[in-house]
Formats: sequence, C-alpha cells, structure tokens
Amino acid sequence: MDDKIDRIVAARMKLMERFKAKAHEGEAEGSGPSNRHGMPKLPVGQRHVENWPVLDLGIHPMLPEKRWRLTIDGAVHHPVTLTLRDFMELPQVEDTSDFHCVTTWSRMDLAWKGVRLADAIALAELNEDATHVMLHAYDGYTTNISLEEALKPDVLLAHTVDGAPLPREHGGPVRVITPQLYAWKGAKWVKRIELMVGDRPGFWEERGYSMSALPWKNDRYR
Ligand SMILES: Nc1nc2c(c(=O)[nH]1)N[C@H]1C(S)=C(S)[C@@H](COP(=O)(O)O)O[C@H]1N2
Ligand SMILES: [Mo]
Repeated sequence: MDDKIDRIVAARMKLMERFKAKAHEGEAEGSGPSNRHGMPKLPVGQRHVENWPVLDLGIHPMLPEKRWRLTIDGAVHHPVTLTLRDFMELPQVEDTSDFHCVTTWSRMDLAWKGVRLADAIALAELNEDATHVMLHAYDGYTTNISLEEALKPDVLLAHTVDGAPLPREHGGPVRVITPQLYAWKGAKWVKRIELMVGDRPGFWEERGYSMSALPWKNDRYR
C-alpha cells in the first residue's frame, strides 16, 4: 500500500518538476467564455475532459452509514460531531460548478447537492482568531484552505452529483468541493474539519503544492 502511494507521489513530483522547468512569466487567467465569477471558464494551463477521472492515493475507504461521522473542531467554541442523519438534516443547497485538477484536466458543469461548508463551520461557532481550515479524510489525506476561501458559498460538503449519490471512488458518501481552487483542496471521504489559527500544510502542500491553489493564477506549486 505504501509502495502505491510512493509511486503516486513520485509521478506528481515529476509533473511538478516539468511545470517548474517551463517559463510561466506573465501567464494568467485562461481562455474561453467567462464563468459566473467573470473568470475564463478554462483556467490557464488546463484542458477539458468529457469523462471524470478518479484521482487520489489509491485508498477508497468503505464508510457504511453507521460508521460515518463528521467532526468540526479546533479553534471553535463548540466542537460538534455529526452522524450522516444529522448532516442530511442541515440546510441543503444545489449548485453546478467546474472542477479543475492540478494535473491539468478540467471537468465542467457538475451538478452538486450538499451542505455549504460555511453552514457546517457555523454550527461549531468558530473562534474570532481562526484563519484557516484543515480538512482531514478517512484515507489519511489532509489539505489546508484559507477561511476566506472555505466560506465561499460554492464550497460544499457534497453528497450527490448529477442526481445520484456521490460514488465511493469520487469521495462518497460526503466530500468537499472547492470550485474556485484546484480540486486537491476538496477532500474526498471527509472526516474532520479542523479550524486553525494560522496556516499549516496538508498532504500535497508538504510536498511542494501551493498553499493557496488559485487556478486563474496558475498557482500550482511553491
Ligand atoms: N481524501 C482524499 N481527497 C482527495 C484526494 C485524495 O487522495 N484523498 N485527491 C485530491 C485530488 S489531487 C483531486 S484532483 C481530487 C480528485 O477528485 P475525483 O477523484 O473525484 O476526480 O480529489 C482530491 N481530494
Ligand atoms: Mo488533483
């Protein structure tokens, strides 16, 4: 199993070195018509895919409803742990958004249903000095997001996509999506939302990926 992760990491590091070897001076934004935020629908350095690739560390945890829990803790006044039933009773929203992977594919117009990450965080009443969020997942994955990005209304804890329950390989029963950041910031099989005072790198960020991950700035690595 560790061998498999090592191979995945090595492939990603090779991609990172290739990207860094090229000049990206002055590059920004992207191409095509604008999205709803006034940014080009296809960010710089990305290409469209019609399929939806599965990208992760090769571990797809089995999470029966009985075992699934979501904890919101860290720099909060009231840490909470939700069952799947508690979670499904939170306000539900629907939103169609795009998905940009740092390995250069973009999958457009996925129709999501779920709970706003902002609403889940509000349940725990975050401390005034909280600045970042660490997402922890059931496969051991972690990723960090600034609170400003995490609270955007299209950042969802998603359980449904294109009208069907989110498949296990895409992070079901519940994953995070971050349509305005590269998709590695959206933890599949999310387990814990840790509010932080200050920033700290997650799995890929420790290995050289960007802390901020802004697709329209070609902000992939650091
Ligand atoms: N738990 C977990 N979440 C994860 C990952 C992972 O390895 N584990 N990979 C990230 C990466 S790099 C991408 S591009 C997207 C891929 O989501 P998909 O497999 O549904 O396309 O999930 C992100 N979230
Ligand atoms: Mo990715």
